[in-house]
Amino acid sequence: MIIKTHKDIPASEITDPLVFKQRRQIIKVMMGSLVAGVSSSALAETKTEWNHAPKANTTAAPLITTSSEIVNNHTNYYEFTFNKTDATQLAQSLPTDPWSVEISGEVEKPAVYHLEDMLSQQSLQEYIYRFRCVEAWSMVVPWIGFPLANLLKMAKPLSSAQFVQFTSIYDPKTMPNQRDNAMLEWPYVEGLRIDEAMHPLTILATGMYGESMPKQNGAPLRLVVPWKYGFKSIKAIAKIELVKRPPTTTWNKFAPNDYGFYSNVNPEVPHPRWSQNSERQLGSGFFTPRRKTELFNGYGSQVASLYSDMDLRHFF
Ligand SMILES: Nc1nc2c(c(=O)[nH]1)N[C@H]1C(S)=C(S)[C@@H](COP(=O)(O)O)O[C@H]1N2
Ligand SMILES: [Mo]
Repeated sequence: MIIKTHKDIPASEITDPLVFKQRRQIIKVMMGSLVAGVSSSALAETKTEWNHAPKANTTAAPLITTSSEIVNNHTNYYEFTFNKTDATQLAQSLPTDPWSVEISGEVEKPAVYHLEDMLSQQSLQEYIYRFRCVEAWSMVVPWIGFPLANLLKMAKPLSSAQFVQFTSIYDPKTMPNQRDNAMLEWPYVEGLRIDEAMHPLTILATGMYGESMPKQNGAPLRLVVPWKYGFKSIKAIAKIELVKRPPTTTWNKFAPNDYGFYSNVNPEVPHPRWSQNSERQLGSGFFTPRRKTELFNGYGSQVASLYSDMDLRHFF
């Protein structure tokens, strides 16, 4: 089922409506961050959803973002390549406009949304998050997006919806490893428990550094779950399904002893082949000491309660 919004879109917008709409919204985003940086008393004057924004940016010392030059050219995008530099070029051939996202499964209102229609119902905001790859490098990224919970609520999850399964685009014509490499199963699949998916820190991102999402970083829509290892933050999402059972995810299926379903950042639980105790910060100098990795990537005050009754070594 295609849901269309009934409104006249000027021809000027049709050429690249997604970027156009985002530009307008990003102005709002910038205002939001500015206000938060100055004081909280001005909040009432903005129409952003800043009040509901996660506290991550304001509790700890301000995060110094990694340069966009680095983040946009050091990527993991295995559908295109297994090295970290070539997706910058290879991913440019992925068609991302128009784009639709299916929401289905254990919901009252399944739908296939045109991305623009989905975004027109969200107020975008900037989220400056630490991002920690399971390979023990890290960065700090100013994402632009909205809480995944907002979208899930629109679909009205049934009580049987216990997990959320995300599926990336399958496009073997433009994604070479979907044709040639059978090591991983395609399309890329990830998953969250429903409470993780509904958590206000969990966002769907459509941009970064004040701009639309570069293709190599997962345009036009990707997940960002800042307290989990980077591979959970799936790129180029085509389908979101609410399901009863834990989804079989790409990395967990490939190497279940190396990559657990939860994959919460945890310095105490090493990868079988390396420690997770510390991390190399992208863009830091050669002599800069490694950063000590924090439990839940530093977001423990907000997410630890999700796992209070769990043995994190067992459910890694
Ligand atoms: N579809 C898809 N999503 C993906 C990946 C991928 O290869 N394919 N790589 C993951 C990994 S391992 C990491 S660390 C992050 C990297 O995001 P970045 O390239 O924007 O830094 O994306 C994750 N999402
Ligand atoms: Mo990663």
